[in-house]
Amino acid sequence: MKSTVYKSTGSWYIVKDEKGVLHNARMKGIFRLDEITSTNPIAVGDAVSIEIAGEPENSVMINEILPRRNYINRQSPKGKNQHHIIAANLDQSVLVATLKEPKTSQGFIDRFLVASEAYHVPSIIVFNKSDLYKKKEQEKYETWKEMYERIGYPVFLVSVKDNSGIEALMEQLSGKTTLMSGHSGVGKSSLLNVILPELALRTQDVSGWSGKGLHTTTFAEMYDLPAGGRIIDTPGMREFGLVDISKQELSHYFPEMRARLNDCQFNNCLHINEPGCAIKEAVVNGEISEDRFISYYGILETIEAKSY
Ligand SMILES: Nc1nc2c(ncn2[C@@H]2O[C@H](COP(=O)(O)OP(=O)(O)O)[C@@H](O)[C@H]2O)c(=O)[nH]1
Ligand SMILES: [Mg+2]
Ligand SMILES: [Zn+2]
Repeated sequence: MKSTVYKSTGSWYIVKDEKGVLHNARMKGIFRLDEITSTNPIAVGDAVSIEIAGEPENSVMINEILPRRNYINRQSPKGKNQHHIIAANLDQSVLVATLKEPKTSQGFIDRFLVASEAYHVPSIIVFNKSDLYKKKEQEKYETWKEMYERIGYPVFLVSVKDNSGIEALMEQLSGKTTLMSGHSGVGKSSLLNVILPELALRTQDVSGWSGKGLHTTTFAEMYDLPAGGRIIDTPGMREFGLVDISKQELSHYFPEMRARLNDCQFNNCLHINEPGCAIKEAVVNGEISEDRFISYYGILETIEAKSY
């Protein structure tokens, strides 16, 4: 029976079958060879095929992972060549950010956007704690909203505390599978508490299960949204790494640069100080934001020179 993975701890899983019934599941045998460098073959969001097992009660075996539309991974702490898959089959990712308590940096936002681009997952940015914003933060918000929406990233302003802006955000989430991330303290858990009916958070427990660690919050977990769609919480994940991005590729993951790459004189242009660079020209004439270019340059410097 076809099911969807709602929670994965690496050794056991919670899956929901086509009838909407939750099961505890374990993995059966070895899966696909191409997953051999992954520390976790099955991730939240995966579509799997299950078969019922007798013991323990309600438990099932996962016997197949269906092909993924996309997935997000990060480098495993276990080693440089090992990847940890965070979630699969995403429609979009949302970065929860704040301009105060704590302040999210543009560098962090742009790294998130680049990673999402690399995984072919559309992104939106939500600025929370608008109730704390004074004139300075409000102006910053307006500037960033303009900058990001111009290059295709929808931006939302919300206050979980004041319950403002939540409806517009809910509309954006409706019917889609969304991965949520962001720094600790920006209000992700608070947001989940207002967008999910109280029950959803509690009933994630599966009857008949008495395993340890059921309430730990270090694993990604998916929840159904009341208006349709799902949201994936990734507690403890600070950012997904820029796994496998080369210097040469980086500008492809800045949409405003991608659109102009063909106009650079050299097709291997890194847009630093090459002659006839269309990107630098666009920065000079204001078509590309200087701050975005600074982010580009910052990320470029952190990518190790790779020999291809
Ligand atoms: N002023 C204000 N505080 C908020 C808002 N949303 C969350 N917080 C507070 O920010 C802190 C961190 O929130 P939490 O949801 O735990 O953040 P998480 O680490 O991203 O899950 C808590 O003290 C919340 O009460 C908001 O809209 N306005
Ligand atoms: Mg939290
Ligand atoms: Zn160039």
